Amino acid sequence: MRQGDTIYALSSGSPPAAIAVVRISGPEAGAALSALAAGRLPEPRRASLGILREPASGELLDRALLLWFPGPGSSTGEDLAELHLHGGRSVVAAVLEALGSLAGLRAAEPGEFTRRAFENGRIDLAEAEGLADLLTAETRSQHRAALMLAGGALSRKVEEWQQRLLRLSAQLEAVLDFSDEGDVEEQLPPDWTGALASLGSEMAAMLARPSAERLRDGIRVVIAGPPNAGKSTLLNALVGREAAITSTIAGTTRDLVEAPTAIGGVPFLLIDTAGLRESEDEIEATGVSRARQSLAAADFVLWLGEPEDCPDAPGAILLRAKADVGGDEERGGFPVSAKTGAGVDELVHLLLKRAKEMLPADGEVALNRRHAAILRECVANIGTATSAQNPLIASEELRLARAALDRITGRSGVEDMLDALFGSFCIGK
Ligand SMILES: Nc1nc2c(ncn2[C@@H]2O[C@H](COP(=O)(O)OP(=O)(O)O)[C@@H](O)[C@H]2O)c(=O)[nH]1
Ligand SMILES: [Mg+2]
Repeated sequence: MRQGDTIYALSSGSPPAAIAVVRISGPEAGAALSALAAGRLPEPRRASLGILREPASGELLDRALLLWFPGPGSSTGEDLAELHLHGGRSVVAAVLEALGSLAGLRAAEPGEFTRRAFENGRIDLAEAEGLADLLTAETRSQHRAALMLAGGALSRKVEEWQQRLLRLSAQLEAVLDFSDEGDVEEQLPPDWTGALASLGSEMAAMLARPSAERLRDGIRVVIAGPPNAGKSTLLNALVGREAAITSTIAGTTRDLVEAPTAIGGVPFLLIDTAGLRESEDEIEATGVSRARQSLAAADFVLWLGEPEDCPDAPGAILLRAKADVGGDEERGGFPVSAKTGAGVDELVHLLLKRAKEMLPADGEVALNRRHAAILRECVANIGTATSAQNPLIASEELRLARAALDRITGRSGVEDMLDALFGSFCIGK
């Protein structure tokens, strides 16, 4: 990491555009800005109009809006300049070239501005992950969760847990330091074990919530049942396009057909499956076995078969498909006709309602896989500490639990994942 360098990059989308924002961060940022703006540094944190010229030739580059943020109170924690240019290809190229000609400046690597913000303590690791999620958010629910993470909601929660753990650890250490062989448990505050156990269950409750990956990849809705029940037709009606082939021939769908779609701002992954039946056909049989596997990983199953065969899962919804041609009303199930569209809106409504119960509510954070893995370790450490007979073991487990929490916010032990995270950002972020 070449922290001392001054970096620059186009931070807005690719030109041509109405405006292009070029950022410069590092010790030479002020000198670079004034080299282009006729020796003038704008007043800190105030937008001002300036003329930019090529430093060597004096050639006019652009008339631009200039911003100057002296460090350490800037987003990167370093001296930072922003040039809001006219977003033409040549304007942007000429300004970047002029910056590249200045001593001590180089083009930024992907995510380098954010990485500097992290390394200068302006944001922690969980917040940086939130920014990465924000840039890739495609639905409102992803967007909302990313804003929570980027805004430090998880970091604040982790900090609160860390304080409680520290207090409990300190109480244990004090007893360990001053007792020789005596009964440590008797000298601990009476609610010590209870407080530790309730901290563990609070963390476990957060682990039980749907993950950030669910938000990203979509709630998995598997459409299943016997051949010719109308599964593929229903999939197409739900996503509003011909995602799967339908026909009167049983065994038409042999593989899984995955159709991602956003309904009411919530991402869904609808999965059509091969009709469940014993088949001599090798390919169809493989499709049937894939269908069975996907049932196991489903959040919701739309079941088009007989009620008695309906999978015994909390997310299973029994449907009465082809409701337009009657069918046995006695058998029950949610009536829907993919052909006439009757009941489709109601089914979508039901899915959305159930999905919202699964997703983090407004103001709640969703853990990503990394957070969840670490938190699971932490809960295990706390569990062992709670039931440990030997106070030395309890103390060691609490130390491990504290170290785990530090890894969530990136205070320690995360060097290996930094390159992966920041490399996933675009250049200029
Ligand atoms: N009348 C009626 N026919 C339907 C309905 N849905 C599907 N079908 C017909 O049933 C047959 C099988 O449909 P398909 O979606 O391929 O069933 P799959 O094998 O379960 O995927 C096709 O001929 C469809 O046109 C419906 O809601 N009403
Ligand atoms: Mg089908």
